[in-house]
Amino acid sequence: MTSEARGLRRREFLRTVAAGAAAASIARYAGGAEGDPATRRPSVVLVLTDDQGYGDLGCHGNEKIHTPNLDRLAAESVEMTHFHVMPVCAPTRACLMTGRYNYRTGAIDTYLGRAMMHPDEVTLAERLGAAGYRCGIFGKWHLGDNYPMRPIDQGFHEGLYLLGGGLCQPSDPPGSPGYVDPILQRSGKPEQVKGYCTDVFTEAAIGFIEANRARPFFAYLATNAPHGPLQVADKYWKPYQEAGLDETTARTYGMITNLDENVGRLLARLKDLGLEENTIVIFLTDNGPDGRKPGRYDAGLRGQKGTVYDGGIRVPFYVRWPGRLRAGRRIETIAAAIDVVPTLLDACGIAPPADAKLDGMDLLPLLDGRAGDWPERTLYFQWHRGDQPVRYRDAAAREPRYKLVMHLQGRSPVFELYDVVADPGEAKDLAAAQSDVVKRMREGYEQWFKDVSSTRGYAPPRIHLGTPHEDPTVLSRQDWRGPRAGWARDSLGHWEVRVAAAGTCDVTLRFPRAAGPCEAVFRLLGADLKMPVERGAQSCTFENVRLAAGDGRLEAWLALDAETVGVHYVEVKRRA
Ligand SMILES: [Ca+2]
Ligand SMILES: [Ca+2]
Repeated sequence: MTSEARGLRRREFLRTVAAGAAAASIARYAGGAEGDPATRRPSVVLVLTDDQGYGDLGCHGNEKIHTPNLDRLAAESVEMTHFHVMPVCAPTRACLMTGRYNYRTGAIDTYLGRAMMHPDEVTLAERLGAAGYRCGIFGKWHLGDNYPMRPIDQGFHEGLYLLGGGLCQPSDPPGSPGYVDPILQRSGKPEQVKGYCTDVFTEAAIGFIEANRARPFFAYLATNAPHGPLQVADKYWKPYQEAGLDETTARTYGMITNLDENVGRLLARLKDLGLEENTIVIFLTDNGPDGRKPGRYDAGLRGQKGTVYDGGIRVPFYVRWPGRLRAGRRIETIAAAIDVVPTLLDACGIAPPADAKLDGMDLLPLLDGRAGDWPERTLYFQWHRGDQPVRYRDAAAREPRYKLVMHLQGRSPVFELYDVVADPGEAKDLAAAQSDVVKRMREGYEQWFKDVSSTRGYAPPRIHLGTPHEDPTVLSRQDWRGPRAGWARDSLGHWEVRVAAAGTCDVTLRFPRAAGPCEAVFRLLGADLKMPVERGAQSCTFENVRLAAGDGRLEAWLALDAETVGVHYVEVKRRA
């Protein structure tokens, strides 16, 4: 059979499976969203942690780390042991929220405008919300900080979340102190909270669950721990140091133990509220460990965050649903973040969308043990830095048994082939010995890359200015673009924006203390303004700026002698 015919047969099979499963689920919840908590649509708690590797859990063989609550959750769940994500944060989140490969969505990297997801992508929150769910996000979104890409523009009814890729990054509001008492976004408005970030996010998620206990809800708890900087109270990390671990590992484990306590608190509250039986709790992480330190346990996996070896992309995945799934099962079938949307839609009794191409598969028949004939499939992973993905650059294709890893040496692709069932550490390269397998998987990857790249190309979505949805709009270096864009002192970028309607604005530029007298410049759609800035100043405001409607490039910088340096924030505030 040709690969095309195989693909066609597989798609037909999947459609049949999906249609049957969805029909059963839809019939099950025909009574609607209300009523008895045991029979209404299940609620969903999705816990996603940041940079926690497969080995950073007691139940995965880590003898040093203390994660009793997550270990218990794993034991009460169905665990998928070969579950994969993308090698870094935002790409995984795009897959998780849409059920589609992130290269289709605009979220191709973590910063410089490449983490923004196109607003016409339909998120899990949008789909669940349409079925009557109340949706809340607590923690890290990382798919766009401004309208129309914020979580509250993308299906979440409320939330308490951070900007960009994490606290202490250039997207943090000016003056935000770090992991303790951070300035967060409360449903789109900045608010300084009290306490340690993971505690605050969990507490907010618990409050949301309590307030919505009488209806189906979707709580997305996406912690920024244990992503660096490794800030956590001494009582969590000192014991690990005293036990002989290096400080980096001790702090990382300390953050995870704090996280574990928070997950325990949330699960206890679900139980107290009588919601345990009919709430689906999913736990996973967004990529492998950040850096490989001598003391950090890796479960024997090769590579780390940012690589397509399993250390970068194989993560824990637990699904607990006491009312429906038998606890303690372990499933070795390969799966990935793109599968979460179709799985949850089925579990929640929502028909698979007719309007969008989902890449993922409904895992529910596997999770509840119904699946007999499960089709083989190939999963694809890739990440790189740059405005445009490049074929073969840091990519992988994964079949149930084999994994093809691709790199570029200069312009030439290099292929490595591993039998990951026999060789989970990806140590023995079989590419030379099994060139037929390499050829088959390479062709599959090439088709995939062409397919996802042709969905919409890689031009970034635009940030909208001058709408009533967001005022002021604050642009940060998270989303600026251009050849000099970066997070260095002398970086300089621009923002691709859409001025929704002509109007008058005040534009404030914020920058590090000016080293000497200089000139501030602001340009957008025909506006070309300059203003002197005194030595030591940290901001300046252009008042009554007339903005024309349309798509344009917003530029702002300081000119000091021959040097031009980008500003750190641009705040655009509409005049009444
Ligand atoms: Ca991450
Ligand atoms: Ca959308």
